[in-house]
Amino acid sequence: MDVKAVRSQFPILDQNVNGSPLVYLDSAATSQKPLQVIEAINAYYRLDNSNVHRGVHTLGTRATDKYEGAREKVRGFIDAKTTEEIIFTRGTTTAINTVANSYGRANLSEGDEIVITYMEHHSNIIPWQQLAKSTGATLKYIPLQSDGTITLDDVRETVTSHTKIVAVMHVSNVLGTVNPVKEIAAIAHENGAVILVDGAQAVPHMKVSVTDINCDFYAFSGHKMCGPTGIGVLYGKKALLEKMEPVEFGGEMIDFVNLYDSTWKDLPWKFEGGTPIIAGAIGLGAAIDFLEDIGLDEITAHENKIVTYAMAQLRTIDGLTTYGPKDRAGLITFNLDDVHPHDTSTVLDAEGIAVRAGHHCAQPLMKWLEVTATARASFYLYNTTDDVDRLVTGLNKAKEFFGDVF
Ligand code: 7TS
Repeated sequence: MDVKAVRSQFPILDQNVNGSPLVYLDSAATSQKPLQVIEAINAYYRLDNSNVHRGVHTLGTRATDKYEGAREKVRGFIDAKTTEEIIFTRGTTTAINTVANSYGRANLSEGDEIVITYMEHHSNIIPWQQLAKSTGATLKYIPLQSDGTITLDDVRETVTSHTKIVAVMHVSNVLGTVNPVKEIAAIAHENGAVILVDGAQAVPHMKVSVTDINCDFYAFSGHKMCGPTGIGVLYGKKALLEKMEPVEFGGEMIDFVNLYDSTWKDLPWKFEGGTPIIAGAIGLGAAIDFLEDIGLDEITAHENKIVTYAMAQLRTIDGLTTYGPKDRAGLITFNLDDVHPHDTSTVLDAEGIAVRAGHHCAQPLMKWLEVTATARASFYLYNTTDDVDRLVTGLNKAKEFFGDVF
């Protein structure tokens, strides 16, 4: 992969921040957008903007073709069997809430169990807490090993014949752990449960096949994979989605509306109430083209190289603790002794380096790690070893600066 050529596609990277060239290490929060995506959205608004699925004029047909074309691109990208299984949502959060509120409320009751892990993002915890409260079901957690992984033995121990839903993240946004979701799916199915995989941190970085994983639901966001904000995907197996009720009612999702009852459109549109996120879906389609042109395997290999280099460099800094397993995705969460992560990130920002500090929407995991917050550097296809060197220099400055204080 030619990183220089990749970087030239991201205009935002070519700027100084606080007097230094920008080093963007916060792609796990949101990725930057290549020209191809920016231009696809621009072209849609300049040339084709119209509402979809109304089929009365040329612009409407063009907009519909592009919107539905994007759905086909998503289908191919995650290796789903049919576009009926691809529902556009606002993002991962909305996708997970849709499953909890539709499948969950219809199928769970007292005595049933929902199983998640301690490493989940809040958006894969709270919908299940709320579902447990409203149905009387019990929420259970698969424990973590000291390196931030889970074992299949613990999955087998936690998932029982009472379990109705297993919900796990594919890749941790804090630890970088890559969970064995295919094996977890098999265990869920052996126990008669369905499995939802939160793929927000996986789909942008590695080849994902929902058919190979054999998951029932898979959720992800466009904005972490070079696409725009406001668009995401819920994949669901057709047989399950067909039986599920919509959670949003109104225009676009109906077949016939009578005075006192109505019927729904076929899949996937019954889950897309209201004017859909047309420009967002088109932007996501362009992002998929962009990532596929480069190749997901190339991207994974590049990030591997960067994270391995970064790990070795960070180890040279005295008093720096990293969290998570040895084999990890392209991000590193860390703390510097005696320096609050917000102070660390403020010093780095003054050097033009963007990292995230805080609880990363994973407060139960922070509690498990026995910290209140951490700093995180997350890498993507446009990051270089020079970016890592700048990070290390910045962290040494933070240590010097706060070393005087403590
Ligand atoms: N699941 C995981 C694993 C995530 O990392 C995130 C966002 C979400 C769900 C929610 O995605 P959304 O697009 O619906 O908001 N994670 C982060 C992060 O790590 N820093 O900022 C957002």
